[in-house]
Amino acid sequence: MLLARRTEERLIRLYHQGRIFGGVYAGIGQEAIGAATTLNSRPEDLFSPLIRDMTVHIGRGETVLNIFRQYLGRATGPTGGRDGNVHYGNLSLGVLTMVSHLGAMLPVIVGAVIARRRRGSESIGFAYFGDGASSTGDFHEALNFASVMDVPVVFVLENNQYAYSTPVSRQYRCRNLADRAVGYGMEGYRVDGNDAVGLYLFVQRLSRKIRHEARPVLLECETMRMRGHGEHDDFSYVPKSLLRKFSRRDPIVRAVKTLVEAGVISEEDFSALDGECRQEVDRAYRRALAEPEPDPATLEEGVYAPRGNDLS
Ligand SMILES: Cc1ncc(C[n+]2csc(CCOP(=O)(O)OP(=O)(O)O)c2C)c(N)n1
Ligand SMILES: [Mg+2]
Repeated sequence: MLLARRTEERLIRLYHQGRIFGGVYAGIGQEAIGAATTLNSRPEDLFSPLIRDMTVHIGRGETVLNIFRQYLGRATGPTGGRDGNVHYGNLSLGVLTMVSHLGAMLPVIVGAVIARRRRGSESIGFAYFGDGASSTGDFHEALNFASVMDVPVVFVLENNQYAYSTPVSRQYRCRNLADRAVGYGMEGYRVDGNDAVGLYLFVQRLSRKIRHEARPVLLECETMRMRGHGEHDDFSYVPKSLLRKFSRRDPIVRAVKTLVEAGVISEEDFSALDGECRQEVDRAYRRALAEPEPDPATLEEGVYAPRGNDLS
């Protein structure tokens, strides 16, 4: 969570310096969700992160160096500088590359989990999406299909109160989005998405259960988007009182408090860890900055099939 926070803070600065290709969509304040879920996963599990899920990439083992390469459009990065920011994945870490179309990855990960399990794996899926994406047709198709086909996917709904400038009061009229689960014949839970330790313990039980029972589940995590939709957005439409309320529930501050009180770590351990994260971020972004952008002569690589390639 700390590494993701420090990485995003640096990305925000780089964005305002004009050094990022494309936008920056921060998940600051939502780090607990990706952390608690990836820490409860196995190597064979599959993930479809969305724009604010830095902790999913890092939790699955993506390097901060690769993340900076991607945002800085370097030839050495995951997409070779051909695409920017959040449009990357790493199948060897079980992380599917996202597309921006809201809800579109939900049926994809359901199919991917079916494919893995048919080959004998005990893989389960973790699909991340927002309150806005929950209003798409793909959401309905994916949950219904996963339920009738008994596909173990945790549908991780990050309810961060806004979809761009649309507040949740204009998004749905049910009490909780988790209530929709019953319509698909699956279990639904609404949990505090800013309590990393509580969420970790909850997902630990949940992931064991669905791996064993092969059933999907809808997990609505209550959280807050603490910045604009992207760094280009000043989010002046978000009431300051809402931001204040959630800044008192910062997931990192809360996790440290819980762990210090429980005697798991000390304040000094936390400071040392933070220092290491800052150093890692510094080293990674400086190194990525020094690396080359793609050579224009390679423009067609990875776009067209090589000539003479028999696709039949
Ligand atoms: C199908 C579709 N409609 C509209 C958009 C434009 N769009 C991109 S992100 C976004 C808001 C997403 O809100 P939410 O799903 O709550 O996720 P959050 O940004 O809050 O994490 C919109 C409307 C899109 N990418 N895809
Ligand atoms: Mg949202």
